[in-house]
Amino acid sequence: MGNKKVFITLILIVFSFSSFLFAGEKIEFKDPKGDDKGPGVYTYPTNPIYVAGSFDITSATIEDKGDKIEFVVKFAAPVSFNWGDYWDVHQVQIYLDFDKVKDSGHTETIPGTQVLVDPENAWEKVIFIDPHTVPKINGEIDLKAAHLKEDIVLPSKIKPIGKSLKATVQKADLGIGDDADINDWGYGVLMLSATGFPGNWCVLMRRVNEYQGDHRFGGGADGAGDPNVADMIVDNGDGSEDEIQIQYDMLSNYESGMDPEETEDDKLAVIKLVYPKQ
Ligand SMILES: [Ca+2]
Ligand SMILES: [Ca+2]
Ligand SMILES: [Ca+2]
Repeated sequence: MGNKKVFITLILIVFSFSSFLFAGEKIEFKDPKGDDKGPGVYTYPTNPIYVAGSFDITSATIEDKGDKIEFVVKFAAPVSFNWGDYWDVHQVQIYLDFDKVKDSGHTETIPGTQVLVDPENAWEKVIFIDPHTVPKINGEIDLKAAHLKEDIVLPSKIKPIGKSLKATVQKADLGIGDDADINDWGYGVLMLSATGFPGNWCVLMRRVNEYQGDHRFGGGADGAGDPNVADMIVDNGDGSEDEIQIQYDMLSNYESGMDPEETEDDKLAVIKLVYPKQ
């Protein structure tokens, strides 16, 4: 092999390694079954479209695929296709803490989620996985979450299949370089329910009320302070039984005013993100 050929080969090797330094890295979190009750007391809406287990997260995997990252969230019932633009009932939010620096990033979540993130875990980007069309989602974000818009990232592709949603996210859309290692981030994986007819200040998520209804979760408050989160991954994300109570405690720590359109009186629950074991 001539010197020139060796040189070009070396350049190619260095180039491909620098582009895909962490390609193949994979993280798996688990979540206990049967804790799809938010703070422990939420009940599903009564309409049969909300099949038992639909909002019960069982696992989440994150895999570096080179120029993109694949997120797979699994739950305890198959995804259904009756009325939604792409599927029926799930909305998943995945908050990412890139730098693990206190107060660096957002503590506020997507409007209508009704939780705050611990300042120690402040997030840089959130992956928004919702069954509505991209124009509809963007319209809602422009209207209700314009101040967070540049940090709300829509997947380039979502595949609803079996008991899972698989979302592909371009690294370029996350604003991260080739040196980013998914093992260094924190993750907040939240399960909500999507609706095409959300409250005035809610980005396409279904609300929880005091009493369950045809299309309303029960067990919360008729005011606006209760988390609209059915399930989430907590603590070490290893799926152990103790994580059920940890979630219930985290999501119960809220106070709600009486007015569903008035959020001033509310004290929101504060959640912590999950960090992979190094
Ligand atoms: Ca669960
Ligand atoms: Ca951060
Ligand atoms: Ca959970």
